[in-house]
Amino acid sequence: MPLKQRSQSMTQRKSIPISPSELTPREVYLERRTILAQMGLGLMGALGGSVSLSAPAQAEQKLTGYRTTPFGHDEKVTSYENITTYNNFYEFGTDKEDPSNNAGTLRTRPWTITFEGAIKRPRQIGVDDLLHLFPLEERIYRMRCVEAWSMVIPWIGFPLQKLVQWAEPTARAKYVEFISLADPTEMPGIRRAVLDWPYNEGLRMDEAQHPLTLMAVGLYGEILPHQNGAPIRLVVPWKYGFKGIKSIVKIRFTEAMPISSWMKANASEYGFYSNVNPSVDHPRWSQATERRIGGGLFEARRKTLPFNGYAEEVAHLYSGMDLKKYF
Ligand SMILES: Nc1nc2c(c(=O)[nH]1)N[C@H]1C(S)=C(S)[C@@H](COP(=O)(O)O)O[C@H]1N2
Ligand SMILES: [Mo]
Repeated sequence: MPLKQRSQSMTQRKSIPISPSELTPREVYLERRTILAQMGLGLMGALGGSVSLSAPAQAEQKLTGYRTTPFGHDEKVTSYENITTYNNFYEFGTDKEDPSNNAGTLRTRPWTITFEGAIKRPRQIGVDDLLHLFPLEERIYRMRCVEAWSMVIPWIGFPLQKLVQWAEPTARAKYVEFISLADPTEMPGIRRAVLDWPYNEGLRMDEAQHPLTLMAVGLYGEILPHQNGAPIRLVVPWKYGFKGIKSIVKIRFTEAMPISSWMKANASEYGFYSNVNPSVDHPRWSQATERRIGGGLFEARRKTLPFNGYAEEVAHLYSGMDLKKYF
């Protein structure tokens, strides 16, 4: 079982004993803050990514009350250590270890998500209220980064479909656009113009409402670590990882196709669909195979599967489309 695969070092880092089994995530969070404050560490966020505290301090908050699903139990889950220290989250730097080292400064409460565009009425909701609206479930998904590496991650979240229904889009809504936080006081990477901030992404309405599309709030039985996109992020397992936008503050329903940060950065390398497709190479490298993170130096590269192995579930969304043109 995935929870048992956690490395010894992570278990030992659980230095602050709280028993959150009866608590909501919000209460766990508040209790944790109290403990940290009592220890004189409450202002660690303001101290600017004090490295010794950032990662461990976020990584121990159990999520409870979610149900497990049969999804993905056929593959070895990537270690917690790898999932939480090998990250892309450019708002915290472009090296893989930057997010785990720097994301301690992200403040995930209070956290409000704004809904706007082609919906009955614009509205906002706090992330904790969202957690109470929809039952949480665990889904183990294969994830494939456009950089030709992959992981298997036990996400906890709820189908985006439910949130879309809750937001009541009008008939004019053809796409959903997602927008990340872009706060230079919490996100040191924002000071560099590596992307057009805020990070944004988009899905077609039918992609957004596909049952595989998840809004994740946790992984490995815990609240999302900051570096993985706390407090709430998108997970679309048949698309390249960059579609999985982190730390979402705004969701906008649009008639026109949203132009993502990656499309703006390089339209010939990153298209709107970005479905995992071994037969469409990235202009600078092959997408035919992938390296599983944590597999070790001598593990063979894997063949990348169309739609990252989820073709049976999602290929029908694109029937009749030339996927070389709509990459
Ligand atoms: N806001 C934001 N979201 C983001 C990114 C980013 O830089 N900023 N990187 C993307 C990329 S390229 C990948 S592969 C995944 C990585 O998610 P993980 O670190 O949780 O595995 O997040 C995606 N979401
Ligand atoms: Mo990625």
